[in-house]
Amino acid sequence: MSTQAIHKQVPIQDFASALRRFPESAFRIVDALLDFLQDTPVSPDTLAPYLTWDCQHYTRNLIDKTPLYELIAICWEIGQASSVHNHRDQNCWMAVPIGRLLVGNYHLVSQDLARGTCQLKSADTVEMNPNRPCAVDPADPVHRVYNPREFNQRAVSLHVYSRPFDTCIVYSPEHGTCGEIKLRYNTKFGEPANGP
Ligand code: 2CO
Ligand code: FE2
Repeated sequence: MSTQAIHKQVPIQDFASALRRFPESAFRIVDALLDFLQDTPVSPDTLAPYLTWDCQHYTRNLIDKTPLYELIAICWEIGQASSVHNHRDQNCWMAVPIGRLLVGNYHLVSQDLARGTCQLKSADTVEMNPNRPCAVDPADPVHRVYNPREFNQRAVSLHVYSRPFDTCIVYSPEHGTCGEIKLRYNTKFGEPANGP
C-alpha cells in the first residue's frame, strides 16, 4: 500500500487565496511552499480560463500577482521545451495539475554575461506530475522544463515565482553561450495580454 496521502483537489482561486495568506517569510523557505503545493493539488477544470495553446512555443498565463509573488499557468504542447535558463535568483515552485513534465537541472560552472559565454554541466532529471510538485534549488537554479514526445499528452504547470521577474538568462550548453531574454505573458487574468 502506498503511504502517499490523498489530498482533495481545490479550485485555483482557493489555491491563490491561500498563497496570499502566507507571510513574506514563507517565500524564503523552499520547503514551506513545497509542502503547500504537495498538500494542495489544483482541480484541472478550474484552470480553463487560463489555458491557451500555441504550436510554436509554450504559453505563459498570469493568474495572480502581488509584490511578493506571481502565479502563472504554463501550457506545454507535446514536445515543447523551455530553454535552459535561470530565475534571476528568485525562488520557484512548480506543480503539474495536467499531464507530466521533466525538469533537467544543470550546474553552472562559469558565466561571463558581458562576453555571452558560459560553461554548464548537466545534472539530474526529475519528473513532475499531479502527485509530485517540485522546487528549483536556489543553490543550483539553472534548468529546463520539457514535455517529451513520448509522454504523448499536453501538460499544464503552475509556477509560483517569488519575487516576480520579467527577464532571465538563457544558456546554450552545446555552444557555451548565454544571454538575457525578456519574459512575456500570453494572457493576464484570463484575458489576452497586450504588451509585457
Ligand atoms: N521559467 C520559465 C518561464 O517562466 C518556464 S520553465 O520552468 O521554470 O517562462
Ligand atoms: Fe523556469
